[in-house]
Amino acid sequence: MSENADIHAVCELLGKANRVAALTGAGISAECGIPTFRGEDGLWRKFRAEELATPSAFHRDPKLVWEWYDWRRGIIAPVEPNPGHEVLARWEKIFPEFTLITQNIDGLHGRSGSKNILELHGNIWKMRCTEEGTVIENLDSPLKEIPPHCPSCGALLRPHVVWFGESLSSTILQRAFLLSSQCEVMLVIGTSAVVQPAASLPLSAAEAGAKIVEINLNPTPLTPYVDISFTGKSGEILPLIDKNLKRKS
Ligand code: BJW
Repeated sequence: MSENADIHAVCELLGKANRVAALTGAGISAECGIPTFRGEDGLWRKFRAEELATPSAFHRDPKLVWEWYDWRRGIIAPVEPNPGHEVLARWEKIFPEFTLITQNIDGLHGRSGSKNILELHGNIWKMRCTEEGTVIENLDSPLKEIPPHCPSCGALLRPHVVWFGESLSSTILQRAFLLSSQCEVMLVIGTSAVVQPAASLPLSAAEAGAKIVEINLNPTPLTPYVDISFTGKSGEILPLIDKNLKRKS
């Protein structure tokens, strides 16, 4: 199908859907200048993100890991959400049930006005005490202390994010699977769809009968299974869909 026909088709689906879900990944924030994980910009120093985003890396060298997060916070802090984030924030108001599930930790969905966000992998602006488990918000950029310590007990703080080999919050994950299995349309935006369990959410939605729409610069392992696939930037395609969507309230 041509892109115009696909836009028409997705607008038809969204025009009559009451329960819509979106699963986003690093690609939705790429147009803000935030590096993705598995793209060409995804490397820092000579390490792969996967080699820093692990509990053992933190155990080995908390200062190095915190330097990486401080660097990433410094990239994210000054940027503004892009038109893709803004469309998803608007859709929360126009669909009776709209679920935004994100793998991103950058906080940009919240900054663009989305309220009900399931952050599967945590948030880079939060820190957790390695002793007490207390979560605090910290917006400093650059950080005042690397590695930072808990203001209440003095123990090491860690980023409140989910690293490889760690479990996701069961409350958030169960809700994400429930809402995925109940939606009529799921948009899968800017994710390589390789990291589990997030990558299983669209499959769970499809199994329950939802139509799956993918927006990505490149094909992913999910592409052969989706109903409509857009190849391009989410910051351009989402506004195009939004512009053609008849439903406005
Ligand atoms: C654009 C664009 C534009 C660019 N417009 N598109 C089952 C089978 C095999 C392995 C496992 C399994 N279950 C669990 C695992 C292990 C592991 C896993 O999935 N490994 C795979 C890689 C093989 N999963 C876990 O460990 C998870 N924990 C877990 O399941 O616990 C239980 C358990 C443990 C161990 C064994 C079994 C069970 C935890 C996963 C945590 C992921 N954490 C990270 C870091 C978060 C903190 C941080 O940011 O620092 O999350 S890793 C990183 O990957 C980050 C992301 O959220 C996540 C996904 O990346 P994403 O968003 O897809 O980004 P990219 O870069 O991969 O892709 C960007 C895409 O955008 C590309 O496709 C571009 O083309 C596209 N794009 N510009 C549209 N403008």
